[in-house]
Amino acid sequence: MKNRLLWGIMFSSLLIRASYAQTTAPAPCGPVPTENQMKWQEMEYYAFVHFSLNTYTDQSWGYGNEDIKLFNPDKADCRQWARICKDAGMKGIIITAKHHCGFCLWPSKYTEYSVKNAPWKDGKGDMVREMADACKEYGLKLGIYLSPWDRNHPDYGKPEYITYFRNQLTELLTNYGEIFEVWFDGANGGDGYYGGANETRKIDRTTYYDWKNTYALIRKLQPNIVIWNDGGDRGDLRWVGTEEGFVGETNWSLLNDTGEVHWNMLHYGLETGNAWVPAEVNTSIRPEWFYHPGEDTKVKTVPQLMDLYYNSIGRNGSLLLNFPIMPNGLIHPTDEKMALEFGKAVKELFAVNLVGKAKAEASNVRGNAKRSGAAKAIDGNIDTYWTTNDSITNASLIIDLGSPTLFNRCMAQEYIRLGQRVKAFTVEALVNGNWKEVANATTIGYKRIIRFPSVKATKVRFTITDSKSCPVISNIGIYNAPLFLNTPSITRNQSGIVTITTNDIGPIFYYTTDGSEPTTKSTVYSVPFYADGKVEIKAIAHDPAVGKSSPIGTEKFDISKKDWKIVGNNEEKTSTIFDGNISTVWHHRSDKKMPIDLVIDLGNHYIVSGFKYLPDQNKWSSGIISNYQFYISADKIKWKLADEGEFSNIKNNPVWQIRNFSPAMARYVKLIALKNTWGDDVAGYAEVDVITE
Ligand code: FUL
Repeated sequence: MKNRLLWGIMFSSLLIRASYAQTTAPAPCGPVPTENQMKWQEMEYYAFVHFSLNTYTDQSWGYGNEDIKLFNPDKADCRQWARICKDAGMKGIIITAKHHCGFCLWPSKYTEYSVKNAPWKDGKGDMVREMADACKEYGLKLGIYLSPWDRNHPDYGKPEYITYFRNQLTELLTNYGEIFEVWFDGANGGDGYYGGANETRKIDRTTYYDWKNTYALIRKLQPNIVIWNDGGDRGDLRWVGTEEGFVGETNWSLLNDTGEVHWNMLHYGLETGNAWVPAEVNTSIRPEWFYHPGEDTKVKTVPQLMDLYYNSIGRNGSLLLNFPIMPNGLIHPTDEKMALEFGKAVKELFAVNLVGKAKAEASNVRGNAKRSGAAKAIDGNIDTYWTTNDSITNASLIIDLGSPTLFNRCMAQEYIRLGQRVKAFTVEALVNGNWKEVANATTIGYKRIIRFPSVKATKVRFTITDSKSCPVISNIGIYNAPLFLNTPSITRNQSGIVTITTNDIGPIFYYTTDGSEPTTKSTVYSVPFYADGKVEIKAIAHDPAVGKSSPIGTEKFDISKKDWKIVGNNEEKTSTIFDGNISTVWHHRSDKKMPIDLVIDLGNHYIVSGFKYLPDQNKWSSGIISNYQFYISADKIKWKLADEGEFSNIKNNPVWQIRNFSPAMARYVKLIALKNTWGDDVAGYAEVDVITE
């Protein structure tokens, strides 16, 4: 009897202990975000605005000697920028207070190279102030881009510059209210004006800025800030290794604290990392960061922006989307239109969460705790979660939608305050009584959205197949996203044959060749057609079954390339640089050292007023030209230097480089590669083109 009582007491105390162990929250798994990183992560989507003297010189990076008198944006209106960002669903704006040229958009006490000496508002203007006020009015947060590299400042490269840099940071982080993020670009050191020295100044990115003390200053002035830094010291957020707008499908919000960073780590994070450093995906709504009129028809369309969305926010990153400001001080109407339509499309995508009235049942639920029931994963509240017993790293949740429902997207979120855990998961739909896998993926993190072809089912099974520790899922959503037709791409080969293609299967293309907007009444495209010489081609893709059309694709072609020849080089692959196919490349490996000449005979005389160069689209490749000269000649004897300079940001953003110069008659053109981004002796070309009057 006594023994039984003893056993009874021991057994019930074991039970109490077991259920106690199961009802407490799981212990954090690895590094976790700070409160500032958490707030930043929840913003998801915010803007960059690029505006500086480059806006007036058609450059990507200023050299530091550009004339301040150029800065006179007669219609400048930060309220327009803020209104557009707000209406597009963004949560903040980061302004380029100072880009690499050193020109300051605020009247800094520490330099004359600022708006205070510009004609804009008779030197009384302060663009950062106007931005701060507009953000406040529209309920947006304000962020600051302050380039560490300053190609104007005489002291750049010397210790004195660090005092200047910190003085500027102090101005910006003291006088404009709360700043949510500060952005330090990775381009650091090189040639520049430097107060008239006109020389190359190299610095050691890891030591020169004494980031430790610079960060201490920042955090003292703005305790709620997050620091983005690609300039030699990891901050609170990381770059994703590309400016094209996507982070790895596998994306851990972790890095190692050792400071060791290579491209894979930036792009995918590090599963075993010991520091929380989430990914920010930065990209521009146009190919380049600053405004170039030549890109007015190259604004990203809604399907392209939706792709960005899935490839950034949908992959555990944030999306930092840039608007280049025009010389008049406004965002271009096309950029506005696309951003607003994109915002609307995102709203529509998430308008109905199909799990709204569903029931959830899990294979394992941690104890009987209130906060961890299966239903917590579908209650739409990111502060509650479903979790399992500690030993479980494989668990599933069946969501009963109640009736057959069509869907094509699944969104999942981990409760990252307890760390990032999930390594792999699947989504299945119950079709005709059988579970059919519709998607599988790796990491989740703060948010993961996966796309799959539409499926109709009553039940969905969400299974974590591998996890670092017991999964902690705060939210699952199932959606039926409206589908978009992709913008068609239009290419022309050297013989003048135009081809229209798309990633979608089976739409009908309609096109025009006179610059007018194509409709379903325009010419139907059935096979490649001949349209040589100067012509503007516009095309849409149309799906008659749903009555929907894609955005318009536009391509402006210049003179015929039929008679073009590369002078003095008989290599077979040379013609790939005129073939209109951006994935074929010719690497010119001369026996001599740089400079390497490319001479093209255009076959006829033309008034040439510019050229275009597209580098190898494989960013790992050598031969991406960074410094060039461009000569023209009527007779191949007398050459005239038409243009020279740098393709500034070509390494991180290998888009078409377009250069205009004073028009002159020529039959021969010569592109001289002076340097490439690797510093070796190869010049590579995906495409080369000329611009004629
Ligand atoms: C780059 C810069 O060099 C570009 O000019 C731009 O500001 C972009 C956001 O970062 O690396």
